[in-house]
Amino acid sequence: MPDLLMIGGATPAMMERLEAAFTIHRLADTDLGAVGDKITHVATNGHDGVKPEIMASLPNLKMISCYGVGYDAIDTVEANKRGVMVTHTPNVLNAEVATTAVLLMLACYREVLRDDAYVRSGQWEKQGNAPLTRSADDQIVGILGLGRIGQAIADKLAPWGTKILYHSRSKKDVSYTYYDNLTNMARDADVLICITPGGPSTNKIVNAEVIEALGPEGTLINVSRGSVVDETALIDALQSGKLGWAGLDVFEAEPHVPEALSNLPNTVLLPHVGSGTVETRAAMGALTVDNLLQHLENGTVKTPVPECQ
Ligand code: A2R
Repeated sequence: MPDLLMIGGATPAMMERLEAAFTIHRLADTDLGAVGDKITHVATNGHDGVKPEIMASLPNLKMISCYGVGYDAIDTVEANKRGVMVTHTPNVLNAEVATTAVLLMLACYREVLRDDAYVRSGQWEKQGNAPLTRSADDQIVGILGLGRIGQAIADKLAPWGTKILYHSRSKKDVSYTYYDNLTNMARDADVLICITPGGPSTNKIVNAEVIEALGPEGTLINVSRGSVVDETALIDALQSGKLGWAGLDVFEAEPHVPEALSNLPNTVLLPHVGSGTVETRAAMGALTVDNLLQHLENGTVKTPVPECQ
């Protein structure tokens, strides 16, 4: 059986199918100096990716299958140069990540964490009704990255009477208002939702200027990559009142989250669970394995990353 290097975890359903087709080497238990030249396939995820030194120790690598849509932790330029196919799991997680974005937005507007604490601490009984919150209906939402997931977010927000603005590299054939300048969009929006890929072209694209343009009544939602937002500028703006609220599923140095963010009352923080439901992870896992098995069978794949198409 061909040899597969496993970076990070996999579900039992994935393992069952992989073990039937490959000899599995788990990164933590493997001496790549000894077996690196046997490895032809890698299964990894968007967070761990494939570190350059690992890629360099696999001279006969043919394919990398990434469990996740974001693949900024994999050097696709180097992979292409070496003729290594890279796949990811687009589309099957669109609805779930969109749910997470809307969940964070609603949690910020309706102060879900504050009011939950109000009930649990007994304050409701002692002090009476909780302070009022803001309505999430009829807001203006700017989507940074109107791709597959961005569109799913716009669709999920439609019943809330939301007006959608968007910024991406290119204008799309949609009825929403396009902005070629992110700061200008942030100025006109109540909420900015980040859902671009990570990597150099989006690194800290949401900077102090964009955050301040969103303003004291504004809400920033990030379900893309921590690298997309300047976290230091974000903390400063949330502390000083230059930005109203932030709902974050991703952070610059995951799983480390700055204490300053955890200490703020105007944040809702999730541990990178945008696609993290049993159903969606099962679909992502199945596609990750489908790509590997199809590649073994006939050298083709279902969902190559754009650079490998
Ligand atoms: O290339 P365009 O014009 O279609 O815009 C894409 C946009 N985008 C950017 N927007 C502004 N500045 C950039 N430097 C930039 N780079 C890319 O992000 C497109 O509208 C969107 C990405 O859409 P998709 O490729 O369909 O990705 P999908 O499946 O929506 O996932 C987005 C990301 C993943 O890469 C993960 O990092 C995360 O969501 O879970």
